[in-house]
Amino acid sequence: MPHSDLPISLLRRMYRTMVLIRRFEEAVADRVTAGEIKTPCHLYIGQEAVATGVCSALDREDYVWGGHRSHGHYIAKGGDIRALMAEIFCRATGCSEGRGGSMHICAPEVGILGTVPLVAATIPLAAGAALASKLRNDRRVSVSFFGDGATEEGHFHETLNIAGLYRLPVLFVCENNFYSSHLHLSERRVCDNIDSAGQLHGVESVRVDGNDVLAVRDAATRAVDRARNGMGPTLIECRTFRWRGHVGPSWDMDVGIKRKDDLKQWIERDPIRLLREVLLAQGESPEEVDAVETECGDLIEDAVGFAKNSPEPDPRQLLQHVF
Ligand SMILES: Cc1ncc(C[n+]2csc(CCOP(=O)(O)OP(=O)(O)O)c2C)c(N)n1
Ligand SMILES: [Mg+2]
Repeated sequence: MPHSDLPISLLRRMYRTMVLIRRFEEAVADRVTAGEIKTPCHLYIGQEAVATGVCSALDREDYVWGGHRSHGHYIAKGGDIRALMAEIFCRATGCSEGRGGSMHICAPEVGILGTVPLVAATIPLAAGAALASKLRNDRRVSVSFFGDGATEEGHFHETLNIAGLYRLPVLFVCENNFYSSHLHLSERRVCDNIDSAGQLHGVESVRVDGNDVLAVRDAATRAVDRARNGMGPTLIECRTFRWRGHVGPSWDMDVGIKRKDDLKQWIERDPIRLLREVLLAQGESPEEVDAVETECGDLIEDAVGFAKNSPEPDPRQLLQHVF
């Protein structure tokens, strides 16, 4: 990764966010293995630079939408990690009052309007929020994070078309980790060309190295600028990799099937290590950089304690909010 002209305080902040996500997910993985967490967890380990780079370009009021693999989006946008951990433990103090579990999380106070595990579901929702912002002229930008698998759903294309037509202030962030469950991209598509989908619909499109947080931030900053200035949507394809299985803590298995032998080379391009090298090149000492580990470790330990000591939801409220 090249030298960066960004202020050192911002680089440090992004590093902290990525470490917080990594350690949070590792703590979740351990608790799943221990049988303490029952909700299915799709871990974000390996993809931290995407959420961090995009959210670093957003304001608190901007909207973020996610899917089944969204702990990282929630943390990067500034959601409360006690409430996230409690939700993953399905406790009443969770961000969705223990009704949602890992895949239905929200933090409207920081713009996270929701995550929906139906693949591609929040692509049109983000466009709807962007349409509302355009009508209200509130200058908010809306972001949908989704996977490469989601681009195979019809409403990905339908939404790009309408967003392009109405020049909606929305970012479509595709996290291309090359797998949809256990199926590699090459088994599902004739061409590796997700980024070209935008051009069909008048949507600016760009492909970036999703493990390079500075490249992701740069693309997101340009896209946010375009959106706020009435120039419409951008599709950002971020090429990255998840280190764990599709769901759960196992290292390289997807529903019992071993992936192709590509994990090793992606671990060598660990997004956190890449940014650490930039910080060291800018004159930070290893001790300064590594100090965040203790701080993040303490925060996560506190969140786990909070979650475990929280009550379970009251069964009498089971049908509340059910239509
Ligand atoms: C509409 C729909 N079809 C199928 C599923 C089952 N499913 C859950 S996650 C997933 C894979 C999604 O892959 P991708 O979009 O690339 O995201 P990733 O898991 O790689 O982050 C599938 C097929 C679903 N949840 N919703
Ligand atoms: Mg995928």
